[in-house]
Amino acid sequence: MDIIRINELEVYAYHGVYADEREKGQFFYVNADLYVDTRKAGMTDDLNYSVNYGTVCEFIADFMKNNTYNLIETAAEQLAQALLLEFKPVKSLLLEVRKPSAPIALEFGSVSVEIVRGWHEAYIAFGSNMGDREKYIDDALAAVGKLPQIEIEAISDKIVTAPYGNVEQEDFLNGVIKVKTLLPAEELLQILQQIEQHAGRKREIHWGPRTLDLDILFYDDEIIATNNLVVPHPDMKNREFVLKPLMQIAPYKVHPVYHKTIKDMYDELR
Ligand code: A4P
Ligand code: MG
Repeated sequence: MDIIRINELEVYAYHGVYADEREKGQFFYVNADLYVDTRKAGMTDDLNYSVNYGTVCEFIADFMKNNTYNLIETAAEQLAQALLLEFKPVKSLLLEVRKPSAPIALEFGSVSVEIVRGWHEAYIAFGSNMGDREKYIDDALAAVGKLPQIEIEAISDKIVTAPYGNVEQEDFLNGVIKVKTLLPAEELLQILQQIEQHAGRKREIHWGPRTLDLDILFYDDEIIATNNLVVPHPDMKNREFVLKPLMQIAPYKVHPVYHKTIKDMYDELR
């Protein structure tokens, strides 16, 4: 991806662990690599297809001046999020916050924090088979859509499906959404679990009835296997209630482990 680079932007601001730093302030320097597709702007000579670096510099300077944090880690984290929310053509960024006058009683050049943050793509399956299934799902999607760090880009139809697995229970209403998100996968899972809790979800029977189930199917093309989180969802190839709605919104997405399209997986299952 192309880069718009801001180099050594000087800002007088008030971040620091010591009260003295937060009162008197000091100079900070910000470096930013903004990952933006500049092809169209380059071909048309039209700023509307790019990001105005002057506006970005003003934004960074205002943000650094108008907020006060103990840590440059926090300043960088919050600034990165604010930039990604404000300037939508920026897909990801590398951000460095440098503090050459940090209170260290030794000779040194400067200390800095450098982070990489950006938008990720995720697919999430939803399901419900208790109570007002449609309302549980609609409320959940509204809650997801309300979060600034998550944008819903596509929603499949909600389909009625027979229960899968060995538990005798009511039919499900199932579907999938595609989102873009600033959240790491683990934090996305936590948010989804909070939304499940809010829907009165109780974890009683494994694979049993539930007011709301939200599972992460894909997170970019990452392969994740921790105690809490397995992505891509390990059982999706056997689940028509996942593959059928995925067929609607992402038939040619390639599964990063099986290297097959959703369409091929769906055809094989049937
Ligand atoms: N976890 C690991 N990986 C993930 C992931 N990719 N996304 C962990 C979400 N969670 C993930 O889930 C248990 C733990 O899985 C979580 O704490 C999380 O850390 P859970 O929802 O609390 O418990 P569960 O119900 O026992 O398991 P799970 O996996 O959600 O159930 P399933 O496999 O989704 O099966 N039939 C139809 N027709 N439609 C359905 O929606 N759903 C189930 C539930 C059974 N039959 C169904 C349907
Ligand atoms: Mg689940």
